[in-house]
Amino acid sequence: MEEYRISDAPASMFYIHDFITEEEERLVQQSIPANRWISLSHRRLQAVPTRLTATNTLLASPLPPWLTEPIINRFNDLSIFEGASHGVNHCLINEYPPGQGIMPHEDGGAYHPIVATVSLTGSLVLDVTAKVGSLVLDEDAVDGDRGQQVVPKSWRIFQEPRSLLVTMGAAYSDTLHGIADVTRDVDLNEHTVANWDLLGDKRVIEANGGRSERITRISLTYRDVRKVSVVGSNLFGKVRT
Ligand SMILES: O=C(O)CCC(=O)C(=O)O
Repeated sequence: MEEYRISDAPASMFYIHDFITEEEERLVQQSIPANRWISLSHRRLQAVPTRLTATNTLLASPLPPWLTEPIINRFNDLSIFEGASHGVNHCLINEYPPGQGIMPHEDGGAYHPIVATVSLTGSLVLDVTAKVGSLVLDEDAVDGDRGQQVVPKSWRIFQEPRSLLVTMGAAYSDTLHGIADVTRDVDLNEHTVANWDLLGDKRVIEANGGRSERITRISLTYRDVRKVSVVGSNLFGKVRT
C-alpha cells in the first residue's frame, strides 16, 4: 500500500485510481436496488445488509456478491482490513447529486477504524479537517503559545470515479470529513489537493482551469462493524464484540 499513501495527509490515507474497471463500475451501479434508497435531506443512502440497531449492532447477513466481487478480493490482496474484528461486513451506499454533500462528521466507534471508499460515476472533493485537540492538530498547531486562535489543519482529497480511498488510524479517529454542497469543485491543483500526484487523470481538471463539474456521484463505503448479532444462532441473537 505504501505506493498509494497520500503523504500530505494525516496518517494514514491511501488513494488508488482505477481500482475498478469501467465495466465493473457499470455492473455495480446497475445492481444497486432502486427500491431500497433511504432519502435524507441532502442525499440518499442504502445500508447493506441493513442499518445498525440503536446500540450500533449489525444484524449479520452476508453482503451481496455485486458488492463483494471483485472488490473484497482486491482489499484482501492489499491486506486493507487485516487486523479488523470481522473483516468487511457492512457497506453504506451514498448518492450525491450536484450541489449536495455531507456535513463534516466522524464515523465513530461503531466501526473498526478503517473505511474503504469506492467512488462511482462522478468526482468530488472530500474535505478532511483535524479535530480540535487531536494529535493531528497538535502536530501542526504553531500558534498555541502566543494565544492566537488555532485554525484546524485541513486537506482536500479529490476522488475520481472508480477510485479507492482508504482511511485508517489517526486519519480515521482524529479528523472530520465532509463534502461541500456545491455544483463544481474549484481551485484544484498540486498545491491544494493532497492526493494530486496519485490522481489517474489530471488533464481534464487542468484543461478546465482547476475546476471539476459535479455530476451525480455514488460512494460505496466498506466497513467492519464491531458489534455483530448473529440472528438465529440463538433465539435472542448473540452479540459478539
Ligand atoms: O461519500 C463519501 O465519500 C463519504 C461518506 C461518509 O462520510 C459517510 O457515509 O459517513
